[in-house]
Amino acid sequence: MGINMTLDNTWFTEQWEGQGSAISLKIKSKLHDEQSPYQRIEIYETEAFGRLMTLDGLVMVTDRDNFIYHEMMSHPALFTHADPKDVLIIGGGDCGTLHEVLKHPVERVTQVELDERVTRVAEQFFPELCVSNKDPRAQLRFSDGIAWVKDAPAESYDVIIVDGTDPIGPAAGLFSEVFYRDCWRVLKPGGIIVGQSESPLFHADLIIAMHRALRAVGFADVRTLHFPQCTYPSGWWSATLAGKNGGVVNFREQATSSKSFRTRYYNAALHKGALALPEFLINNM
Ligand code: SPD
Repeated sequence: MGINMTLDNTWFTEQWEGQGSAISLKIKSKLHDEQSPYQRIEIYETEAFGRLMTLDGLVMVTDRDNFIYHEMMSHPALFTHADPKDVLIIGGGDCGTLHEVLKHPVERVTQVELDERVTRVAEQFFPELCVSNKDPRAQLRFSDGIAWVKDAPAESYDVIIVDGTDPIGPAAGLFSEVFYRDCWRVLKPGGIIVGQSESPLFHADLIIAMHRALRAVGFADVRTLHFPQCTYPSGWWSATLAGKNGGVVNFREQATSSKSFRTRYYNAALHKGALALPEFLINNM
């Protein structure tokens, strides 16, 4: 503890541009490396975090902590909606969010991931995230999520989950007002959207802009939930939730305790606590 050292090439490092910081994970071996039509996909076996998937050098999933992110991307939205039946996931190629959503009594989950290779690599190296891929309620589509929503019929989904990468390259459009306007149109009355919204500490401006854009296209209530995610920038992450018509602070609390499945992170108390914002965000919303 506390020793000054230089990391050698047995460490994976993701540097956080403009933040003077980085995360490093000690690597046992590299298991996979490919350039898909969209991005470089790498898989490592780490010493303490199990397997690690990176896309273009950025951490997406580790065995050890992905449950926090995937549970917080799915259960708050699904317990906030009165009766979710039709769910759309944009991105989510590693299938961790899909697995959590399918724990609910939904009728259909359509997942639209741009890069099929992410899913195929996840099936090989993260099989526990992909155990529900053959669930008859799941429809896996490999195409552009932004175009999918643009072309979808009005009022076709109860919940939209935007489980994309950081707002760089093709994923930048997932944070735009144009995209949110289409999401508003394709949500049924009472519909809910949730999107990963980066780090409250490093990316507060993005979260604030997301609130404004969601409100501008008509979402009645917009809230950000925050939670620890130690392998993402700053170790602190967020998801932003918006309701087409109603508020998104109240949720089916009773259903969370009588649920027929187990969670490792999510519970009703954490859901409420995650909605409490730090002063520096409240004062700028
Ligand atoms: N900085 C990493 C942000 C990645 C968010 N999405 C991860 C996908 C996990 N299903």
